[in-house]
Amino acid sequence: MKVDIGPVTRLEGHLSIHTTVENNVITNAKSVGEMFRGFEVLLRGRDPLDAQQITQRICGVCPYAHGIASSYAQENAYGLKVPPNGRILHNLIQGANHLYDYLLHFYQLCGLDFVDVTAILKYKGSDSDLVTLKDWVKAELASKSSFPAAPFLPRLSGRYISDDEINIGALKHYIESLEIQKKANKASAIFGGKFPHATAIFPGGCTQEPTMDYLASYRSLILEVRDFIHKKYIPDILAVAAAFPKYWSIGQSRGGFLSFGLMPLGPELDSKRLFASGVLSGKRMAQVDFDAIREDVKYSRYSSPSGLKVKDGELIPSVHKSNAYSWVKAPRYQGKVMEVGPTARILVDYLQNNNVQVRKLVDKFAGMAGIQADNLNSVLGRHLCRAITAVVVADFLLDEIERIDIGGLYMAQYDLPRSGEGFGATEASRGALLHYIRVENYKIEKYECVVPTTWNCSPMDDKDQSGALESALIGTRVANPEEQIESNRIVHSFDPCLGCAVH
Ligand code: NFE
Repeated sequence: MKVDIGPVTRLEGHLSIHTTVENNVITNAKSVGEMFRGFEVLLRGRDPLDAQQITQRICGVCPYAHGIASSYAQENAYGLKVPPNGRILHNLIQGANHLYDYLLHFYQLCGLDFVDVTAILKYKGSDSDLVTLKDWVKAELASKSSFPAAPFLPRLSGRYISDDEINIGALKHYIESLEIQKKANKASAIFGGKFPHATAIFPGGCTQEPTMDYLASYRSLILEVRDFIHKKYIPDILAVAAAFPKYWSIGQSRGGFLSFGLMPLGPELDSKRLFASGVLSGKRMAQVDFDAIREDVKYSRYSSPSGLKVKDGELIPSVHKSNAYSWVKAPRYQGKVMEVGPTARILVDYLQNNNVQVRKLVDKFAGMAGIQADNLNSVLGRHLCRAITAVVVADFLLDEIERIDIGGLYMAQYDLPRSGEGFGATEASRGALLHYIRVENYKIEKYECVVPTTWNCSPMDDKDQSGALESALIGTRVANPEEQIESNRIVHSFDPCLGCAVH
């Protein structure tokens, strides 16, 4: 039977999953990006220094990653020498955004896949938020609600966590996390100017001076976020893992892993990074070569040539192209399917022994859960790898503040060159993000973005290989083929952002 799940809820943009199910097993899955945007087209002919502003509008969730990738690409194109403070400020802005994003993802975008919201009916306390939630759920279940209790109900049928205390605790954290996310965003905005679209991120550094009082405010906000990560987020992830151990082996993608590395530890873009870059194909780890990335469009709604290199990218929409089923392109590395995101970031770092804290945390949690590194390629693996990233990033940011040279330069001084080209690569929360800029006669001649969800939610490529998410769905056993809570959990574990994917 054929079952379309769409639009998949609790994620950004319009994603549908078209499945074929035989004997309760998914035998085929198509990841369908249902919208077109075209940022790369509208950037052409503009002032290059508009790019880090305009590309942030690709997304309201991960805007800073786009601003940073664009700044890196332009630094590369203009040959800028960034002062150490400038790079640190980039890291402080981007790092706080990662923390916000992981909490948003776990609590608001996927927690309710596991947490039983009806447990709130047994709540006897007086927390006003929880009492309100209890009233909503009660009214919804009695079909007497004057407005739907979304996003809490209705929900898919399936098994949820059975322990009332864990459920009610997680619901409390769901609400608390909103305040904590606000604090993370406030921290970014101290140096970025505002959230979501920072005005101060610039090629060559940041336009906001890092003063002692701003650094102190940033520090106290990150300390609160860090506290929440350790006391609530990690225990809640472990509780989900304990209740659903099968999900250590459900949702495995069948391809390699790609990470561009996150946060340079020095002012140069090729400095060692907090999280290493690399490409893992089978057991082989290699350094990333941007020239090995091609974007196929055989099944994408574009009539531009398929398999173009990033710097040659084209975008000619073709609504009625036969056999095409998505507005998302299909990026491939040396022709291979890649998963990007938290699991890729952690595996690539762990296997290169880059960050001691990553190694310790992976070993610790793997030991507690009784899993191997291979199990990180799974629904729970993605959740755990996000949490590990959050712990490492929060600690790093607190140290990074101390490295600011108060009173020192925080922006490179430069005149825009007439022409130039450059790549900028970073890790957005959802994975490897690449921007490319070519400047001619002081104007943008070409701008290309290869975005995390484009990798993960790509349709099939020219060789008919399914994308990472598609491959993770195929072969999954579903208890109720009409609803497929399992598929929803798999999709949500990738945290797709379709706004970004089609950009
Ligand atoms: Ni719109 Fe994004 C992240 C980027 S995902 S959220 O993280 O880049 O493709």
